[in-house]
Order: sequence, then C-alpha cells, then structure tokens
Amino acid sequence: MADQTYKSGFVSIIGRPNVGKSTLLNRILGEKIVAVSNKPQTTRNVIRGILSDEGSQIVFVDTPGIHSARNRINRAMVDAAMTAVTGIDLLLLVVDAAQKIDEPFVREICTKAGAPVWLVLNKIDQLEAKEKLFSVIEGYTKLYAFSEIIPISAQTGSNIERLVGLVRERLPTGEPFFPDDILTDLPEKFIVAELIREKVFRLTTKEIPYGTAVVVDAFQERESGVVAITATIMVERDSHKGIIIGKKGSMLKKIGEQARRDIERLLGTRVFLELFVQVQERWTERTAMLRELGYE
Ligand SMILES: Nc1nc2c(ncn2[C@@H]2O[C@H](COP(=O)(O)OP(=O)(O)OP(=O)(O)O)[C@@H](O)[C@H]2O)c(=O)[nH]1
Ligand SMILES: [Mg+2]
Repeated sequence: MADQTYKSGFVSIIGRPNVGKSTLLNRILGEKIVAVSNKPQTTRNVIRGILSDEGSQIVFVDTPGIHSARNRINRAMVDAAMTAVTGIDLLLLVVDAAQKIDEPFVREICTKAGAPVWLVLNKIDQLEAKEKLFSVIEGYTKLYAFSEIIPISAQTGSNIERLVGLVRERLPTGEPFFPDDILTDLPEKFIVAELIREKVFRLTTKEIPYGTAVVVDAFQERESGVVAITATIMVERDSHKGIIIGKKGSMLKKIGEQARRDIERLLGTRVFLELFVQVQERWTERTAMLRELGYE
C-alpha cells in the first residue's frame, strides 16, 4: 500500500537575473548542477533539482532570470521561466534583499502565479545592518500578502534548512515523481555542458559569454574508471574564438581545468576532458540551433 504520509511536489524558483536563484538550488541540493556567475542571464534553461529523503521528494525548478528580453535566445529564456510560474505547488520568488523593490515585477509575478507565493529575501549577508531587514520586509508586505517571507543567504547557507523544512511541511501528500537517487532528471551530458559553460561565464567578459554555448559530443566511461569527455564551445565570431582559446591556448586550458574539477566532483570519478571551439555564426538567432541546444 502506498505511504499515506509521503509528501511530494514541484517548487519553482523565480526572479530577476542575478538574484541568486541558481546558487540557491545548488545550496539546497548540496551539489553544483547549475551554472552560477556574477553576470546576469547565466541560466538559460528550466532545470529541475530533486531533493529526496525517506518521507518526501521536493522538485525544485530553477529558471532563467526574468527581464525585458530583446533577442531571440533571451525571449526563449524568459518564456521558459514564465511557464514555471504555473502548474506547480509553490512558488519561491527570490529577490536581492539589498536591492530596491521592483514593484511592477513583484506584482506581475504574484498575479500570474498559479500557486502560493513565498518571498525569499536572498543575500542578507550583504545588508549593512540587521535592522534594515525589517524595513525591507515591511516594504514587501505592503505589496502582497505573501504566505511566507524568508530571509536567507544562498551563498553562506544561512536559513536554508529552515526554508527547505517549511517547504517540505507545506507540500501535499503524494507519490514521488522521480527515482529517489537522482539529483536531476536531465542527462549527465547536460550538466557537464552547464559546468563548462559556467567557466566561460566566469572567465570571459563583455558579450563573449552571451554568444557561447556548450555541446558535449562524447561521454565515455573507460575500463580504468576514467570518464572521457569531449565537448565543443560554440561561439558566434572568429574573434570570439580567439578569446576563448587565449594566448597559446591559455584561456581554453583554464576553462578546461576548472570545469574538469567540478565534473570530477559531480561524477565522483577521474575525468579526461577535451575541449574544442567552433564558430557558428548568429546561432543565438537561429531556430534550428536554439532547438538543438534545448533553448526553445
Ligand atoms: N553575497 C551574496 N552573493 C550571492 C548570494 N547568492 C548568490 N550570490 C551571488 O550572486 C551572483 C548571481 O548568482 P546566480 O545564482 O547565478 O543568480 P541567478 O538568479 O541564478 O541569475 P540568472 O541565472 O542570471 O538569472 C553570483 O555572483 C553569486 O555568487 C548570497 O546569498 N550572498
Ligand atoms: Mg541562474
């Protein structure tokens, strides 16, 4: 007979770019599966992270930051995020506690939400004074009757356990949606590409990261236990290719080394990572390419 007390549900993590949504997902899972950087629009896909224990399964849905998108890929990203506002059990609206309240945005999300909205005040480690938090909370309370308001720091881990505990309590009873031993329903290949893309976002500047995408071409477990991975970093222009490769290959080497370390931690094995760079002109505007990369 099915367990009558087991709880399960979907919880979307929504917010403006750069507020710390992906940092929060990684922190909750205790593993890095999504890219985090100090540049806005780091996340491009809706990514489900699964937290299971004996009595519950919470599926957290990380989403691209919502902004006024101009080009094709960004519009696809925002559309994807907006679909995650409905068809869920709970919505975590993440904001940067140190930033001015974005009233129209908060109102829009709360109006469109198809589930109770909790306000997650992130980056409280950046508030100069604790008292400041009270006025921030007051400001948001005037805007909307949030079911919960939870101050956290995704970076330091402050109050994360409490947040997860409250979410678990509020979930409906029901069967698990996924096996209890997986962190995400996405293939390993996708997460590997995401970890490589994160390094490009962290190590390059200006428009370079926005014109890059990563595709894993081969993923092979060898008898020695080493996983051999070949991946291609796509760029939009020849000049960008030069930057990604760097002087005597120094940038590509750095991207590869840092990515390999993260991938090894995730897979728990030794990894041999080979990276290539390829120019695909205007791929961010091309339907076929966007589909192939899972962005549309
Ligand atoms: N000080 C501080 N920085 C944080 C905290 N959480 C996230 N950050 C930083 O904020 C930046 C953005 O974090 P992300 O997790 O990539 O933000 P995001 O909301 O997923 O951004 P998009 O994917 O672009 O929408 C990174 O530099 C993080 O290290 C926090 O609690 N405190
Ligand atoms: Mg993100």
